[in-house]
Amino acid sequence: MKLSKADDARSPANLHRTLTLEMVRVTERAAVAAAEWRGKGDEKAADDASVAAMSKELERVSVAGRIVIGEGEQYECDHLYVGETVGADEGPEVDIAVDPLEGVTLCAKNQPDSLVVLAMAERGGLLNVARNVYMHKIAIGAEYAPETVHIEWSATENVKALAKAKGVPVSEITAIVLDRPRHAGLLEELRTAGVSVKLLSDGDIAGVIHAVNTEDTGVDIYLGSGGAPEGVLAAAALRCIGGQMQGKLILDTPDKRARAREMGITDPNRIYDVSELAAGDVLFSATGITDGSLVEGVKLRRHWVETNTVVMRSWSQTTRWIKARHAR
Ligand code: VTB
Ligand code: MG
Ligand code: MG
Repeated sequence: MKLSKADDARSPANLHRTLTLEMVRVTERAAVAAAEWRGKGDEKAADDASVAAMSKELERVSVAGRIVIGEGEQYECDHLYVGETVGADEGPEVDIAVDPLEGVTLCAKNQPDSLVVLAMAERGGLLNVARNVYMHKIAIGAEYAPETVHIEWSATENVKALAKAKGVPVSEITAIVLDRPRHAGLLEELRTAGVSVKLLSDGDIAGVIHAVNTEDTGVDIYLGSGGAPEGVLAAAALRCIGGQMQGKLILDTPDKRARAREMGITDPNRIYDVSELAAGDVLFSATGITDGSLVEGVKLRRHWVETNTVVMRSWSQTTRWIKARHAR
């Protein structure tokens, strides 16, 4: 226990702990707005509602904020675009990464695991990636030695190495993988090795978090590719809860490579670890929209609304689950 460290007045923490509650209000507000669109089959309306609510609530947060991972480029969207200035313009200078509706399809279909996600870091702390870029990712728990697995090894090599480190047969390893045609080869390899695979229809921020929380989830490893923004957001969470992850951007077009260069990425083949994806003091907040494996969803009742949020802070390594009732 590091409870004594939690007194920020005498600590070197750059992001004050009270910011966590301000962030919770932001993701809560966005989740309630998105929840009104659950099951309506309209992905865009749900996304727009969440974005607008998040954007509005962010204005009240005591930071001089800058969006570094947002909804798109400035010419593509009105709110939460890359480079947008957000916050009340008081307090620390921070960078902000958002996914206002992670799992938009899940929300539109009212299926489990849609979330609102926001991470905040000291200026320059988050890898800047465009919304349309993908990332190869691998993640395992903090309990393993560094270099137990490696993003450049084959899936077979990785699950064998992990099984050996864990002291179990490969058939007792559970991997979590996004269910996409691009993963057909990966899946084939995992099946041949005898691994149990948990397929995700969407939502690989939660997928990576589950892979490092093996004790809670039974999942041992995340493998495959997903959104690069989701990779940075997952890394922000891992900075707070522990866990290992490597990420490699997939810059497969000249346009993506050019934009990445503008955003400060000099080596397109670089392999990033957790603290290179999200450095310095980091805060992470996620509120459930639909019920999910990470947090429960919004309950919209006649007289009140209930939200469930998980909020984390790297400096103190705290995770809090905040269940809130709001008057309607
Ligand atoms: C993931 C997942 C998202 O996109 O990163 C994924 O976390 C990857 O992209 O929820 P494709 O869907 O294009 O394969 C989502 O599924 C949707 O944003
Ligand atoms: Mg989104
Ligand atoms: Mg997403």
